[in-house]
Amino acid sequence: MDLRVGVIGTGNIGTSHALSLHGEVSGATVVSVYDLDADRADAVAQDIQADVYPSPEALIGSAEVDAVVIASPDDLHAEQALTALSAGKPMLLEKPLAPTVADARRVLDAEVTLGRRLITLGFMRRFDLGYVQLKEQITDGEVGEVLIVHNVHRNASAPYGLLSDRTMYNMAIHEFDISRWLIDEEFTTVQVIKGRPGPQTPPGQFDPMIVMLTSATGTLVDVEAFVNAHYGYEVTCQVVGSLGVLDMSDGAFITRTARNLRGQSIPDLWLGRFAEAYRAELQAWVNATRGLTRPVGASAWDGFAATSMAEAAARSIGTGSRESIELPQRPALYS
Ligand code: ISE
Repeated sequence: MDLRVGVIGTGNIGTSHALSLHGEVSGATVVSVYDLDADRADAVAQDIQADVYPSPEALIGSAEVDAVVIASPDDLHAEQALTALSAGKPMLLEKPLAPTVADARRVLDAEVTLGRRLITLGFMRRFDLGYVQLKEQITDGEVGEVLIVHNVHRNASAPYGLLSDRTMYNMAIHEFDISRWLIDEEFTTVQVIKGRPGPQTPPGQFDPMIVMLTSATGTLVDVEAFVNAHYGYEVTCQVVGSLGVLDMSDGAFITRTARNLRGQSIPDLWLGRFAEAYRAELQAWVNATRGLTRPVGASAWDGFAATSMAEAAARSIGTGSRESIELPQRPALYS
């Protein structure tokens, strides 16, 4: 029997997940949706023949819903995750786990107390072919030991009008997670260098920024976080090893030569660049939730670690100094 899924939040990523579950992913049926904007929820529900629920609590508590996708605004993630944990419902929870480390800790502790992993964090890059190949090639050892990881993350314009400190929790957090995943280590320090604001940067905001991280063994990671890059969306990663270098370009496979011009198209948004990664992430989540595979993707612990890195980075925006990233012992549930 199909997994009956409820989707909370039908903004751009929630709608994309609902349509993908409906049309591209096997083993799941979207039975219900919720959004604060009832018209927006209605529009999606009609497309996929789902019911609209009056509140997230009603949707989570419904006997018709086996599992939930939480794609609401960032500051609602922790509360809705706690509600789903109390109801014993597995969830694909969009990043970040929570808007603060204190809230992230409450969610982590609740899942540990429950003793069952119900949370999968929506760090879709772990399913992107480029990052998967990077990890495979790091593991096969041809470039030796990883010494440096250079990340570039550019948005055409500041998503959701993000303020600079929230950029760390919403945008740069992808690099925090993927760097942990690529090198399989925790990070101990972070410092954010604020650049000269470009003409599109609102007063009082900082953009671009360079984030510098050091891992427990001294691996260096830098992130160019640029949310008003104007020309389009671009994410690249270069891994510098002791014996060689791995370059992951921005995911464009085709170079077109025509009309005296050679080039590649550039997506406007992450939904274009990572469409296949989102689909693969949803399929893997559905399979694991149906008990066909062991849990895959990022856990609540990964979400907690990434939120801790974001909070230390946000602190560094204020102080200008190098800040330490403090993590508790990783609970046995996540080993
Ligand atoms: C957005 O929420 C994402 O997750 C995208 O991957 C990221 O590039 C963007 O900056 C975020 O706002």
